[in-house]
Amino acid sequence: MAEKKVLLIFIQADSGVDGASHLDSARVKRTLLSTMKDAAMSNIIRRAQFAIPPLSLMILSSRKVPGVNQVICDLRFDKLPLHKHWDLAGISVQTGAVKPAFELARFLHSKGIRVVLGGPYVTVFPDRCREHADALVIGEADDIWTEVQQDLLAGTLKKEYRVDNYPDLSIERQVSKSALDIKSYFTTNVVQTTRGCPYSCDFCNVHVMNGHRLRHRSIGSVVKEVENFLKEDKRIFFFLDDTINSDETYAEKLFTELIPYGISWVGQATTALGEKPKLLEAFSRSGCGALLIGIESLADGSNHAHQKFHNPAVRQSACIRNIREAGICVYGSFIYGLDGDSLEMPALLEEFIEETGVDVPGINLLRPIPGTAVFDRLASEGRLIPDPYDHDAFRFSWAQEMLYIPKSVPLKQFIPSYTDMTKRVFTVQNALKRAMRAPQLHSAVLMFNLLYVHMYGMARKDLHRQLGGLA
Ligand code: B12
Ligand code: SF4
Repeated sequence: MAEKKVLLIFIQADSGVDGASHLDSARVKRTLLSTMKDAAMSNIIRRAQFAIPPLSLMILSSRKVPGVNQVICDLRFDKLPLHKHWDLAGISVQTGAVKPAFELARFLHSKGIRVVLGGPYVTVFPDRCREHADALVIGEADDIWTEVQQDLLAGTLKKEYRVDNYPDLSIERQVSKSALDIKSYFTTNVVQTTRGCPYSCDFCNVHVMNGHRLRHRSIGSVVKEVENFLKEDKRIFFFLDDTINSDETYAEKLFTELIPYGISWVGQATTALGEKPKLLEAFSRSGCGALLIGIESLADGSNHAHQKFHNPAVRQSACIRNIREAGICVYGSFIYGLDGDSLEMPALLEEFIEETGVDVPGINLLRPIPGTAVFDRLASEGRLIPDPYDHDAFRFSWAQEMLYIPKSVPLKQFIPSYTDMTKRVFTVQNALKRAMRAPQLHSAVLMFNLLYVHMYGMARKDLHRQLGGLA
């Protein structure tokens, strides 16, 4: 039987960390120079920000079936290799990049290549995907992908593959990098130790896609993976867990076991980490350089309005200071515009960032993602600006547009209060100050802050255009 060739595709988002560009850029009048500058910056952002490979496609390509050859094409860095023959294309569909994903599916289908769609959007909205694909995979595809490949070989590809039970992560599954172009990335050491999230923040759909129960890989298997990955790539590790300190006992044991490997790593955690000295010590000694911490709002009322209860306001500041004092840089992720926020929030945010020394602040606008509880609630309250049915309108962008009406601040006041704040927070002078006082990784902190001077500047222009349209 002839070998079957499978192309696994990750889509580039229009904007955001995939390289900020103006929204609706075709309609905006710009000089040649500013267009060239923005294109160059966009390229730098794409490469310098989290230029990591998609773990989803690394996992799929590691499910080896004799007779099937799989290659990953990451459209953030690669061109579609259409000069070669492909029997099947698998596209990972993220919710904010549905339009380009469906367009690509149509195009590949027109070239005679069969298309299977999977990923977060397919899992949450399979009914909207069916007409765009030859086959759908609904849910976490770690195991079922083997069946898809076997069916491809046998010529019996089904229209739909549904994963009814979440895969048991304690079963050993090796992740290989053989389908990747390692040089394209900032690092290829991406590891996930747990899946699922016990919390229910209403703006997030991780608990919708991956469930509320935290599923663990065995510590031995994670340690072995780190050891194997180091053979091919000695660069920094990125632990992709949404909350790497969710299970404190597990995390402490894992990172204590990783100390002898001398790696450096980054990840995502909650503020609660700041109150756990032993866990902080294990993180620090195992090489943790920076953590993204979802602080969201500084007011309990706002966080609680969005079902986020695990981040009490009175403890936030001490927690952030403790994490930084342990030598770990903090990327503080905030959301302005939550229900409960007032026009006083920008001043509080600025004061908090100054007082705690957050190394890289990320001040986001609430993005109602279709499939989240907040999306449904805002739709039922008539507060979504685009038509809720039009999911393309909820594309990924970088604080560049308001997609809903804030609860207690009129939009015409809200937008300037946000843009005035980002103008004060993201300056070259503040970037230099944050880099100098960072506990470590000074040049990375400088780079992120400088990129944000550009990205938030771009976002301000887009938001002001939206504001102009409201007048
Ligand atoms: C690491 C990460 C990134 C990385 C890498 C991108 C990536 N997706 O790999 C970076 C930093 C670049 C990034 C960027 C962004 N991200 Co991000 N990211 C994550 C994070 C933390 C982990 C992703 C991951 O590797 N998960 C583990 C893998 C194994 O799970 P998975 O991707 O879901 O894949 C499984 C299934 O979905 C399925 N599957 C997936 N693809 C395919 C394809 C086929 C063919 C098949 C059959 C099956 C299949 O099988 C896989 C194995 O079980 C997730 C949160 C999360 N827990 O998933 C957010 C998340 C994916 N990101 C999100 C967002 C919003 C963004 C940005 C828009 C941020 C911004 N403002 O710019 C950009 C968009 C970039 C893009 N082009 O999509 C949202 C997406 C919401 C949604 N429903 O789509 C998430 C869910 C976070 C959240 N809390 O809501 N992100
Ligand atoms: S935002 Fe983080 S803590 Fe909240 S539900 Fe999502 S993954 Fe869990």
